[in-house]
Amino acid sequence: MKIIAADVIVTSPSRNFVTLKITTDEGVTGLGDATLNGRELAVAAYLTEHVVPLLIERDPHRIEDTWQFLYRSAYWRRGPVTMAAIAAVDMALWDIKGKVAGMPVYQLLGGASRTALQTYGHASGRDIPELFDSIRQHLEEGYKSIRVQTSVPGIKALYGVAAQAQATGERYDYEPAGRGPQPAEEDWDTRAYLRHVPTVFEAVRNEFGPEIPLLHDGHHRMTPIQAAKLGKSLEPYDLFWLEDCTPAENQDAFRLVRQHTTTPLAVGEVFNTVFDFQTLIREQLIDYVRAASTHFGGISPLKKVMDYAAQYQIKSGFHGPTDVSPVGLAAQTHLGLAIHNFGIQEYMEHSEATNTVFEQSMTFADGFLHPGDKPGLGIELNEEAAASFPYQQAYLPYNRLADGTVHDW
Ligand code: EZ4
Ligand code: CO
Repeated sequence: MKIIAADVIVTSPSRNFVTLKITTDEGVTGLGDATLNGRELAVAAYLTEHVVPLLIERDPHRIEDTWQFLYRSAYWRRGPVTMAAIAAVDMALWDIKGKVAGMPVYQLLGGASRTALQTYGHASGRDIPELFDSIRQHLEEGYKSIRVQTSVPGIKALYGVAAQAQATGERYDYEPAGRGPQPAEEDWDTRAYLRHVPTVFEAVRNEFGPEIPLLHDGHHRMTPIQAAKLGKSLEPYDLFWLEDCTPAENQDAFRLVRQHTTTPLAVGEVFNTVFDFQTLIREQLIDYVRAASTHFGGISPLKKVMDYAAQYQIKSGFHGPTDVSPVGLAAQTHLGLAIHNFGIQEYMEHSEATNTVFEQSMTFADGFLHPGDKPGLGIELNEEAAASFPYQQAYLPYNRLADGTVHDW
């Protein structure tokens, strides 16, 4: 079997997605997700200009060899653009292998280690009553674990609070990149945030009791000592995890956080390769691997990092916002079903428009996700629907402090 074509499809049903479709001489096709939120066209160009020509005539069954070839032959390693492009190829080849074998991809990865994947949903609110309503709604829909984000008095606009969406009757901010020629500017005040967050978790525990696993995303906005302080102040509320409490370009930062708190830590949604996790895993500085198959080079390297993490009792918590397309989500759902050290899967339902473009065998019921049993990844791209949602320029927001300094958002 040979690859005879590879097409890059850019579509924008509620938000932008970049999809690679590989076609073989036997008519089998495979899909891969190459979406890099806010920088989509860079990956589309990397694929079209530099990767697609290299794929033609190759044997689609040689997944590992193709991955190593694309990673090593480029010479210039790593980075989100390169790794999202390689991820799309890797996923598409797993999709093809599954279709040829007549098996869902999780069977090729070792078979199911569980019946389905426990997920967590995103509850948010501008104030406590709005947050409680959002938590109740998620519980009614079957979610068993809940991420909690709220507005903070003194901060006007805050990432993760679906205020704008809720005001217009939408469930989530589907991007959260805003469409338009400039990123939205938001504000930030760490001291106000650190004072407020424990009071929110206290209120949630008082209202909903001790059992529900609760999660929180710090979105890289704290210094290590501020992160340590937050982890410590949240200990009474028994979090499932505190995510991205501080940036991890410097992995040593987590040593400091870890020394001070028993709140479980999750990190890695912006990581590209196993090297970003090397110290964090070996020194047991984290509890959950947040990488997404799409931004980590695909299913193959994500399986390897999870096998490495297993030695240290570290589990998966793969990144699953709506900017990971249904193809990327399916890829990591197959992997999550197969690996022993699965932890939890983030799940933020895609919009109706997105689901029209990406037809899926994946199911979500009673808080659990399953990739379905169709051969391959179980996603079909409706190309006609895709064409009806043309690309729209979009940027993620960013923060400035009161004195005008740019800050992590
Ligand atoms: O801001 O995926 O945990 N989830 C997150 C996400 C990220 C977006 C960036 O594209 O932090 O919502
Ligand atoms: Co996050």
